[in-house]
Amino acid sequence: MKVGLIGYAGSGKTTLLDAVSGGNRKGDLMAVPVPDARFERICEAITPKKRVPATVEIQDSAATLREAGSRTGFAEAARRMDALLHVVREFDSPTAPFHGEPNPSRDHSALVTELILADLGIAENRIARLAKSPGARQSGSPEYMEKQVLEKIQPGLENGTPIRRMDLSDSELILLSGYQMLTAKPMIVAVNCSESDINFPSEINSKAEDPTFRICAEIEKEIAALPAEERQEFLQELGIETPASENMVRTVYHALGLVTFFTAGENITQAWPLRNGSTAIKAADTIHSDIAKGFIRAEITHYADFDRLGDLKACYTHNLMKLEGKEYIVQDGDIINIRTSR
Ligand SMILES: Nc1nc2c(ncn2[C@@H]2O[C@H](COP(=O)(O)OP(=O)(O)OP(=O)(O)O)[C@@H](O)[C@H]2O)c(=O)[nH]1
Ligand SMILES: [Mg+2]
Repeated sequence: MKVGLIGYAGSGKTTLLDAVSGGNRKGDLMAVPVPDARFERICEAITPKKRVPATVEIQDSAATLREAGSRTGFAEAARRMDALLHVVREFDSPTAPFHGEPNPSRDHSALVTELILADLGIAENRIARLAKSPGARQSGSPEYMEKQVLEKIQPGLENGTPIRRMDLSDSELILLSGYQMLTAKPMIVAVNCSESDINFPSEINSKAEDPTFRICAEIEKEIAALPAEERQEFLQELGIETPASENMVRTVYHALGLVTFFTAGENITQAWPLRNGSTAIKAADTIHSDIAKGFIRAEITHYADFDRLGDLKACYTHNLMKLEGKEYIVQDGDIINIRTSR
């Protein structure tokens, strides 16, 4: 599951990636740990040799809009992403390549318009092609259905509505999925403000229809580079409880439709991302395909029970660990031990 950073040139995409990768950025694609207090608590109880948090992959500059230069293909990399994180500049920048005065609403809607136009171009081309195909005239044929859904989204796109806000059925969304439409993907907005404005609300926060965070990427980058002991003090000085980037990464993770289950081993304790609604056999397969092949039962402890008793062994002795089969739907926060014949 990948999240693409998009936005105007100089809006702070790379700075934000630096901030969320804790100063360890090695390239344009980073696996960013998802902050999770439950995972910390489980690790405290187990004291494993190794801890592996859940991560999301964030890709720098999946789409960068520059005033000069061609827009053709500007969003091709973004098509391969599962969600888009739109960085909008609100800080003053003498070096921003254009649009000197910050105006987040203007930049936000300009970029969204570009994404809509890119999707509209695809829809129009495909409709024109299908119009020439005899298959598309046979009621009920796959091409017919495809043309119908494209003709349904076309007027919406022309009116400036992103596909994710259209009323489409699951089967219609499946028909569209092959096109990797940009405005069908979840979008999260990061309004990148200047250091002095960090505690003020932003004009687009209140109006935004997508999850929106006000963040100062430059400061968050500094916070991320500090040793843990100094971090809390620095946050207090700034009057911030938690870094905005932490909430943002969590929101991105949920926007991808992911939940977390835990494996609590003494050697390795790990948080695993899993698509919401997945079964225990899928969770087993996420850990290792061999574990899924030898699946006997899943031992499930709900996080709330662990949290209350503070100890996994106590959950066992209080009969709070349940044995479940392959079809059990994993709940967010489940602590899972797979009994396997392998
Ligand atoms: N004052 C201030 N400056 C920032 C902030 N975020 C980024 N900058 C500065 O803005 C400039 C551009 O930031 P980048 O992170 O390189 O922007 P980008 O979106 O990756 O730019 P491109 O890769 O060219 O598209 C850099 O000089 C940053 O130091 C911020 O929150 N506040
Ligand atoms: Mg950059």
